[in-house]
Amino acid sequence: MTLGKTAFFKDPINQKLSADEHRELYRLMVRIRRFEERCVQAYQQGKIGGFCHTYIGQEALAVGTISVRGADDHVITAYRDHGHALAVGMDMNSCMAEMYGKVTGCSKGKGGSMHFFDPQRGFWGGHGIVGGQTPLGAGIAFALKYRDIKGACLCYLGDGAVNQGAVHEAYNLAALWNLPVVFVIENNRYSMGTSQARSSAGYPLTKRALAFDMDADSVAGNDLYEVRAKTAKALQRAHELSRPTLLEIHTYRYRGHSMSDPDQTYREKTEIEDYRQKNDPIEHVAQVLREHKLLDAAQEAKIDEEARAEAQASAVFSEDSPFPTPDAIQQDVYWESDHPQHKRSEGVLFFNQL
Ligand SMILES: Cc1ncc(C[n+]2csc(CCOP(=O)(O)OP(=O)(O)O)c2C)c(N)n1
Ligand SMILES: [Mg+2]
Repeated sequence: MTLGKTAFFKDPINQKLSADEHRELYRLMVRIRRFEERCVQAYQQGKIGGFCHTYIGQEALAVGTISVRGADDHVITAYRDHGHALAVGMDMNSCMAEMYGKVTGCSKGKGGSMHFFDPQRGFWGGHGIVGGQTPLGAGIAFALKYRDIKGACLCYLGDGAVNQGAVHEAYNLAALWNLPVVFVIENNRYSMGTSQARSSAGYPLTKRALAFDMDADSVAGNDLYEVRAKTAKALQRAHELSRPTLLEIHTYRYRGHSMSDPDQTYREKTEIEDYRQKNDPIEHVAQVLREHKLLDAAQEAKIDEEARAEAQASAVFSEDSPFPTPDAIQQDVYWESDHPQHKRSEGVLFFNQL
């Protein structure tokens, strides 16, 4: 891809965007990056602990796919979930506070980076088991169909998840039962400690859809407009034909797998710099918008300044928020523990044994 060039700017789904809507999509991508950079800073200061997987480099993917969803379309993803959370409209404070493990976080400070949730916005997490969210995504699609709701599920997975058995089981049932699900492979070329090329046979990954008679498409994930156009098509297929789609979206992860991954052991630093120079998704949109006179230097600077200020304010909010009490640790784990009146059997719950 050449920065600033896209064959999809005039696609109907993009053509109907107003100037403000174009800029808002750009703003969302900048907000995600500034949020992630602030997380990294807080992590390095020891204010955030545990896992932290950043979305830097992949912003056009979450923003592009989620921006074309309809009112009844749901979202479920793996542990690299910050971008999706902000893209569905979650508040930066509730996301940052979750990183800090504070009660004001979206999961009351008990989930952390990997478990952002917002069911009100149709966002079903945030899952740590590689590929574990794919049967759940197919299940959400099943539930929509079962209830006669014309919606779909956008179910994201990493390129490192594609060899998990559960992923194949989910593909199979989705195709067999005509489920309205879009499986979105975020192919950022690397999983944990190794590359996609060294861990998966059969390329491209879209080929695997053939085995299930599932439609598939390959997408340039750093072109916001291409992501929107191709996701809209897949969602239309889900809504109108109740058929699944496999989208392999090519993207790139600028940082290691997590904060504790020294990624220099499996890729060259020059590769990252080279990609950033030639393919950065935020710079790509900025150039497209500048060319169409939809973004000037003052607007660009203001968007950036506001995103930095918002991320900084969310860190201050999080620092000022309290930690959950030790008692809260057993709440929100099992439905039956919190609602004993709904318990239907005498099975033993982990906490009963303590
Ligand atoms: C079932 C299972 N096996 C192993 C792990 C450890 N693990 C966490 S992330 C990861 C790599 C996943 O890579 P990918 O799907 O490409 O996602 P990315 O980190 O690039 O977003 C592994 C092996 C896990 N969480 N779950
Ligand atoms: Mg990956």
